This record gives sequence, structure tokens and C-alpha cells, in this order.
Amino acid sequence: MTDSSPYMPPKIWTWNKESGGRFANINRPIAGPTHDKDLAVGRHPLQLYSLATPNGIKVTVMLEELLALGHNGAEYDAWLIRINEGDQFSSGFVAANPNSKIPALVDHSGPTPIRVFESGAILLYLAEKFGSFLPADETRAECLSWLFWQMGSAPYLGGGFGHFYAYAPTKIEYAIDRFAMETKRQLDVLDRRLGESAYLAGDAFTIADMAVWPWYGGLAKGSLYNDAAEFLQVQGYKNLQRWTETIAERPAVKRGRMVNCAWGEPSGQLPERHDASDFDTRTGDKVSAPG
Ligand SMILES: N[C@@H](CCC(=O)N[C@@H](CS)C(=O)NCC(=O)O)C(=O)O
Repeated sequence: MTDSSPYMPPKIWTWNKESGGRFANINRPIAGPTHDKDLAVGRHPLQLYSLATPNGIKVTVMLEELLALGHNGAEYDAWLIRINEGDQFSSGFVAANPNSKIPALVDHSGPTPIRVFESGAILLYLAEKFGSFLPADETRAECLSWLFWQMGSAPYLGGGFGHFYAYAPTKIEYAIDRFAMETKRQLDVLDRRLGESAYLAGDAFTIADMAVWPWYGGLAKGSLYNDAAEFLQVQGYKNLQRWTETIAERPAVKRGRMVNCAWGEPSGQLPERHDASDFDTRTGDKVSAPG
């Protein structure tokens, strides 16, 4: 990568372990486990194996929102999966998600455990299981459309723009231009939609908002990819800014952001969560452990 002559792909691609870039140590061209280790299982019906990245936060926000609505069956144990250390390649995790990516959920409430992977599938599974945050009326199709929009669009933001702007070992103008343009287009798509209604599906907060908010709300507030907020001039997306701030104020969202989080201010972290008494459900504040 140091020589400046243009790259010509060889006839056959080979794995260059030294390719560099953030996350190069965990990227591999093969699936399956690297080591034998079972997943821990706690006492609650739902077992979540995750990390507080944008994809992980979607699910902890949903679980906290369900609990806030009074769905006791949504009690869960959250286990930290340190993706930088390769926890997603343990035999136990691969059994829960053959794709080796967080989040993964295992539902132990029935006679046999049910595994669910892919954050969008987990949101839909929980929404259907508890009958909440997926409208039954004519806005259902709109909700599902925006949920699937997020699942298809965010890889351009994260794997495309974020990777080449913030993580790649060399700055490639062509790649940054291509994905900055697409990211700006997506931000405009959202901003226009949020100019028409309070939330993505209509008047109600739904799983579509839970899926989109950690990614595009994070970008709008400057918490993704260093100085990307300035680079992409995100302040100009006024409807997106309004929606981002409204959602950030929800107590369940404040709690959901902390779960499986092992960085930042200690008061904002809850790497693992095994008991509902971890939080004051009225204020969203973390309750310190007794003693
Ligand atoms: N489409 C998946 C994407 C999940 C994903 O990319 N997870 C990342 C963290 S945000 C991960 O686990 N990366 C670890 C790896 O790639 O090895 C979803 O929405 O659940």
C-alpha cells in the first residue's frame, strides 16, 4: 500500500493479512468459529449478545421501550461481545448468529430456544412478539418500508463512507466522493420524509425510527466518524435534527444507549445488564449497585 503506482487487480484474489485499516485484525474471508466457547445464559427469557454500536443500540432501545410499556416478558440479560477481541467468532456466538456479527438474540421463553440475528429481524421479531412499535393500521407498510430502507442503506454509510473517510489506511478521493454523495442523498431522503411527519412511519414512534436513529441520528449529532458532521454539513438537515433530538429525550432510549457500552463516561456505561433494577424506569437514570 506504500507504492503510488495504480493498483491492478491480480487474476486471483489472495488474503493480505497486512492490508491495514481499523478492524483489519478481525476481518477474514472465511466464516465459522475460531475457538470453542459457549455463550453465557442468564435467568431472563431473552438473552442478548451485543455491543453498543449503532446496530447494537437498535435492539437495546427496543427492549427498554418494551419494558417501559410494561411488557415484563421483555426482561433480558445483555452480554457484552467485544468484537475487537474476536468474541463474535466463538462457537457459541456462531451458533446464535452464523454471520458472526452483533446483535444476536436468543429467546428462551418457549420450549426450545429461538435464535434471531440481523438487527432488523430482531426488531421485527420483538415487535410481533409483544404487539408493540409496529403499527397494525395503514402505516404498517410505511414502517416496514423505512425499516428495510435502513437495512439496505446503512452499509453505504458505514461500510462505504465511514470506512473510506475514517478507517481506511489511505484516503482515496474517488471512494470518499462516491460515498459522501450517497450519504448526503440518504440524509436528504430522511430530511424530506421527516418534513412530512413527526416520525418515519407517521405520528407514532416505531421500530423504523429505532433502526434509523442510531445511524443517521448519530451522524446528525456528530458522534460518527470523527469530523464527518462538518464534512457532510449535517446541520442543514433541520427535520432530521429535530427528530434526532426528540428521540434522544426518551428515557428508554437513554437507557438503551448505555447497555453493552464499555467506553465513554463511566456514568454512561452498562457493559452487561442482568437485572431490571439496573435502572430507575421513570427517569432512565442508572441505579448504583447497593453496598
Ligand atoms: N446487518 C447486520 C450488521 C451487523 C454488523 O455489522 N455488526 C457489526 C458491529 S456494528 C459487527 O458485529 N462487526 C464485527 C465483525 O464484522 O466481525 C445487522 O444489522 O445486524
